[in-house]
Amino acid sequence: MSNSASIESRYQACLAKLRKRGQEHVLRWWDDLGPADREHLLTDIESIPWEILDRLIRSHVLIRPDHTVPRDLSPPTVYKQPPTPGQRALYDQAVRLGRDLIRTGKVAALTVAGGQGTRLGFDGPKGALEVTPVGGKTLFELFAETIKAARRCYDSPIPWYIMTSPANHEQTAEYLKSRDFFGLPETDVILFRQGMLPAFDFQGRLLLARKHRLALAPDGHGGSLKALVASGALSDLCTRGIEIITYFQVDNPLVKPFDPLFIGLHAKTGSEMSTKVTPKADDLERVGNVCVHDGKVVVIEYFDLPDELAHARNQDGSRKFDAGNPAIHLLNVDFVDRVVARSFQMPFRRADKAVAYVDQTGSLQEPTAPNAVKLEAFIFDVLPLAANPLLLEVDRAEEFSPVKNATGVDSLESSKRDQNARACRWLESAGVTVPRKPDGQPDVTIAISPSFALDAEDVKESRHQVPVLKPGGAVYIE
Ligand code: UD2
Repeated sequence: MSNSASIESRYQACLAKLRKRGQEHVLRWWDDLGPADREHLLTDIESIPWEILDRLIRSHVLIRPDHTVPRDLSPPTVYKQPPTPGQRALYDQAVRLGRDLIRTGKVAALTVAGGQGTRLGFDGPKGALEVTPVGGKTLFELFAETIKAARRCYDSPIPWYIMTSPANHEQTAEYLKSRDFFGLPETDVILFRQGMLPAFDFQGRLLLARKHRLALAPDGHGGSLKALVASGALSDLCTRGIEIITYFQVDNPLVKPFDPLFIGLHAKTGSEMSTKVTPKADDLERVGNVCVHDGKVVVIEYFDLPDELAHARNQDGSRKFDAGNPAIHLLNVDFVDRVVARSFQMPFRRADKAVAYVDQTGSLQEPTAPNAVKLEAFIFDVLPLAANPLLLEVDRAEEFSPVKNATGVDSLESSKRDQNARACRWLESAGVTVPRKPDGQPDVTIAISPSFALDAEDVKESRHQVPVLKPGGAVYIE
């Protein structure tokens, strides 16, 4: 078949599918398009998973989904730290097991970095954002250094999987290449793309981002499971003998992906998917709430948690629903395989967003209020399918300070402050004198490279290498 004949037959096939659904308006500018643009448009249209979307348009776009949050939620059982005297032996064994699993090459890291990062307003993949309070290290650089340090410490070839989206894949790949994968072997840094789904107007009609492009958006971090399989990354994990994936978001510079206690408890208790939880900063903090419903662990987003539950108190006055989700999970490779092989359809959530689109006259409209529906799946929606899900409470000051917003809460500024505070605590616990202001705040700006220390214990071993910290100074310790 000649190229033009094949384009014509693809066009006809697309037109037939679109007509059946009253969506042929996206071919309105076809006659004006050159060959390359036609190719783009057909590729976009051919990527639409109608087998899922025909149903979702009816259930999630034309109407608001019936997403009633159950009222009969209860707080989950959480492993706390430090352990109770009765748990001490279990925790000690878990730490040893966790270390063994990392040492014997059973653990791989997965960073989900396919999001659009719209709230931050950073032009580029979020992983390329400089986040450290001093030293100008980027998120990807910190994670790479963490993985390098763990590879050295455990003498294990820990691979790093990074989920991108078609929208930021090339930029991410170029960025990592330009930085020479931060010294990791290129073959151990595996990028894979998540899927995209079209955005719809409130009448369920596809939107054009340009005359030759559909408005598409990443299908949510829940898309990572399908993408792991579709991209071949899951086969690669199996070939490498990996059993456990340590999963974290690109936005959290404090994350400790190689936590022997967490990994060991996960394995020892036969959990298929585990989650760290942090006590919430306040009743209405914008994090998911880990709860139990009908005997299953579920995550209820902050905007879905009924007010009376968000404010509910235990008899001792403490917060009843206090298990915030910092989005740090462990997933067994077998579990991912089983979920995807059984064609489990992740539930989709509707998000109303302002999406730029080309109108009937061909002009680009850039609304500031929501005009469109995006559909996303969330990774934590597979928790109810996991056997023995384990929850480990961690100290947020040690492990969670995401960069999500340009200013205020969960911003670059707040995260830098928290990174600095943690570095100062680690140094002081190792006996280093940290200059402090009269109000107790650090009078010094410090970042500790993961290559220097992965935790406070490591600092103790290397404290003699720490320079004298002068009031008002700024030091990157590596
Ligand atoms: C997420 C959790 C929230 C809480 C918080 C902790 C959801 C819906 N909510 O809130 O419960 O745990 O994080 O920080 O997850 N991503 C992709 N592909 C996508 C969408 C997102 O890879 O299609 C990545 C994104 O790059 C980021 C992470 O997922 O690393 C979180 O995305 P987000 O910032 O949209 O999630 P957020 O802040 O609403």
